[in-house]
Amino acid sequence: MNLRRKLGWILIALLGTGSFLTALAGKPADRPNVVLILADDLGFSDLGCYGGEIPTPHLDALASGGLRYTQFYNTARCWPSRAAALSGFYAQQVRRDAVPGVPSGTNGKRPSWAKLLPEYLKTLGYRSYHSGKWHVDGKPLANGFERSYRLDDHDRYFAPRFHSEDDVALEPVPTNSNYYATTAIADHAIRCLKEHATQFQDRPFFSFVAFTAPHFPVQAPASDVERHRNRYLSGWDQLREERWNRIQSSGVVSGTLPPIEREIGPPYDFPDALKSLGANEVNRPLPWGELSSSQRRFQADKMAVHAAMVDRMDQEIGRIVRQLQTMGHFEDTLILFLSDNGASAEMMVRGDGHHPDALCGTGATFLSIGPGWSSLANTPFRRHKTWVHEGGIATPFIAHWPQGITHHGALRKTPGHLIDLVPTVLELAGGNWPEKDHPPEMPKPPGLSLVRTFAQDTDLKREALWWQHEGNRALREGDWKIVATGVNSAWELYNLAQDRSETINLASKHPERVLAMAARWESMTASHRTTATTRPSASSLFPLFPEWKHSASLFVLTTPDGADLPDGVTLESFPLLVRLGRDDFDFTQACPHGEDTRGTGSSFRNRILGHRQGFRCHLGADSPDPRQPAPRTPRSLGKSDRPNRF
Ligand SMILES: [Ca+2]
Repeated sequence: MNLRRKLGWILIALLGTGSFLTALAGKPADRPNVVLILADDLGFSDLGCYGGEIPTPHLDALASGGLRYTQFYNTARCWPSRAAALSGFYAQQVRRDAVPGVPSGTNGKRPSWAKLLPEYLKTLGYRSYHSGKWHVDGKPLANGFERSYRLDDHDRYFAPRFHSEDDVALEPVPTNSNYYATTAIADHAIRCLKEHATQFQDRPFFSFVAFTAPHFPVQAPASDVERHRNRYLSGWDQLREERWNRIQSSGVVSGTLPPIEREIGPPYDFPDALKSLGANEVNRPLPWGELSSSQRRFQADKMAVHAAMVDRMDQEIGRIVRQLQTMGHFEDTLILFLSDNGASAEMMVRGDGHHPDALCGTGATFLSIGPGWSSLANTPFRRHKTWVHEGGIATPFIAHWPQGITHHGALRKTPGHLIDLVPTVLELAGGNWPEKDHPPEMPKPPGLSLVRTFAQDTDLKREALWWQHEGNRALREGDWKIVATGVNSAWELYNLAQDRSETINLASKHPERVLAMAARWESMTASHRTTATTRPSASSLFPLFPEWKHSASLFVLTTPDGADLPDGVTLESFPLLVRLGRDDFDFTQACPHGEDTRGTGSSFRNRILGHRQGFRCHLGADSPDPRQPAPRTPRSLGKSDRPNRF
């Protein structure tokens, strides 16, 4: 509000609607459909094809018919991972993880240049569908998706209160209905595919299926839980050894299984929550033999629910696969599967609270697997979600595409990261990203296309991978990784080629390497911060105006005297900054002050484009939100008195 008070006037210029990428109609045979499946808080080795004891036959089949990447990474947390996956940038670059000096993190808003993948795909002829968790700023349909089922209630698997379809809120789900989040998400994804098959057969599609499973609370249908109920009575110590044996024999990871870090508990302390969970709960991965029989039963029941959640997700993925087969698009669809962060050691109580007498896994319980089972889920790695040791950031990554991937069942040891997904998909979709006339504030995308790795393990000549989350830091250069917990701790150094599970700290042996890598981490951090805090300057946009060729919605702001924006002002500061191209937006709400601005977005845009002049309207301290009804008292509006700027 302060910024608006200072500025007073806003001049809006709307640019042409030509495509940002070369528009391609139809679906050439070599452009695959893409189904991106994201699990939530799934551990590195939870899937059977990564060594887990949880039966996941459908994902295992995708792995045996495609590729398993063994060194793929996320960002250690839900929302930064989604920003990285869909924007192609590190979350800090697009203000979706904490950056000092700018609103950022889970409530941060992306800069206007940080579009999401569906917006690019739309110009390439794709239709995009979103099903499940969102956790990105903005709304799905405003970011290029044609359909969306958005589940915002992450605390209730059976009766969510907050969810929406196509950006319109749905009624809360009543208790004791047959709703289960994982199934509902798959149902929606399948509905979208069916609609696509009947109405848009000549178009390629992108389906983003974001399951909320197996994020806490562990809740699953009783019939699913029952299949796993006694599987975990042998405890996390023994089951971890068993996973490690399978991981080694499959070649997914080699090296050493580190001992469980018994002193490492949840990353956040909720002592009251722990008390409410009862005497059978523990917040440290204690030796299994030290637990009472009652505690073992309680703990085993929790992990049985976790296994049921993964099992159910796998079965729902099987239904999506069958839909693709029914449509005749299994062969020409690239299916990607991964997790947004490592398994979580968090323990807290939210939602409807925890009722100690209720059956474990029902909607009346709010339980987490805790650090013991999280250590199992992340086998063979150390630490958990939020940390950037391998346990927090390593994810299974399956790529399946019968027409494009012929090395069935192979492993890929090429390191990869969520930031690689956008360049990978855009390369396959026929896009050229970024184009030479991308907005000047947009930095060079940090990710690399993985397409070459579909044929063979390839050195992508990547300089470094970078992590930062809640003070935890890491950098990987080749096989070397520095990592630290919190802002004040010293760097650890590991050679991941020999010691993937980070057991031997080589920092004191190679201090010069640590210094050099730390300097690069600092440099990249500073660069990301600069990117996140750089405000688009009005003057930097002016050269684009005469040609009217830029596709992005673009808004030029001036101060009352027509000068450029002062430092520290961002385009996103203004509620009038709606995106051009959204014909459903009513510009009479954005500029309600004169006849020239009446009409829908489309007609307003056409009028603007017709005489190539901009408008300005006064924004006072109580300026309206453009999505709210227009104010009763118009302020002022007129054609620009600086026509040279258009
Ligand atoms: Ca997550």
